[in-house]
Amino acid sequence: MKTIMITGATSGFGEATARLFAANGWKLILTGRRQERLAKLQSELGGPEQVHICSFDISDRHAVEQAFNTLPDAFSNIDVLMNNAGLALGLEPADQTDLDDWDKMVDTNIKGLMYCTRIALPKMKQQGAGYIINIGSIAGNWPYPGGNVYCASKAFVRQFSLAIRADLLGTGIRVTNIEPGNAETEFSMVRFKDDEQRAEGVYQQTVALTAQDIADTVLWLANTPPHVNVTTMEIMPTEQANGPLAIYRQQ
Ligand code: NDP
Ligand code: 8X3
Repeated sequence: MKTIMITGATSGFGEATARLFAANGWKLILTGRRQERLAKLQSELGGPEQVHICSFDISDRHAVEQAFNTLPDAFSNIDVLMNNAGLALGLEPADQTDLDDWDKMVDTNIKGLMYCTRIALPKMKQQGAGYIINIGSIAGNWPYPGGNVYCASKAFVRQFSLAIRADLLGTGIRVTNIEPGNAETEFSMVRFKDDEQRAEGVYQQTVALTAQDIADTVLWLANTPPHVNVTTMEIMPTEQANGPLAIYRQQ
């Protein structure tokens, strides 16, 4: 039975992926800060024999190390690591943002993903196989006003994914960066700090991606044969596209 570790499994893409992989007979290691949500998922998806849960803040390097170092034997061989935990905070222009928000995005989207990857790789190398599936974003390719550090953090994820493939050549370990566009999850509630009206506005009068769309993609990737490595997958809703470059007109 194969094992997937999903960071940020308490909602959105991570939760949908956990449910889908459980239904397909995988063992799960689920992480996130909200312990009560993890405990609920564990009991719904098969109990401690099928689902190991660890609650920690991914930006805390020692907590990440502790979580990996205390995996029960039955969960110690990770076949797929889905580096999914992440967030956007705010949409203010760069001269007006809260520096704490910038720190948090860097610490979570960049450092947390780095820590998990670095700690998981030696064991995967020993196994002669493993799969790192990173959740980047179209924001890493298509910057937009107010995206500033969020966009930059996802550009990091893109380049990091490509760069570690170069290091891992010959190890049997695969790396994919999935780059979703607008998807309806708790993402906007987090970005707009519980401003429901603003968050709902993101998904109004348009058909966004769903968390299930991304879960389906992750399962498809995990089932590709070991000699195939999809490096990058950018996935937008049909009702989203990039726009023209902006030109400032003097008043
Ligand atoms: P959600 O807000 O629904 O889920 C985010 C998950 O990340 C939660 O499980 C949350 O768990 C976890 N998380 C956040 N911060 C931390 C932290 N410090 N430590 C541990 N876990 C953390 O959003 P999505 O499912 O949409 O987001 C998942 C990923 O997809 C993110 O990386 C996001 O940037 C990316 N993405 C989202 C898109 C969208 O439009 N929704 C589009 C493109 C990419 P908890 O709060 O319990 O800690
Ligand atoms: C989230 C998608 O376009 O809001 O990564 O930045 S977007």
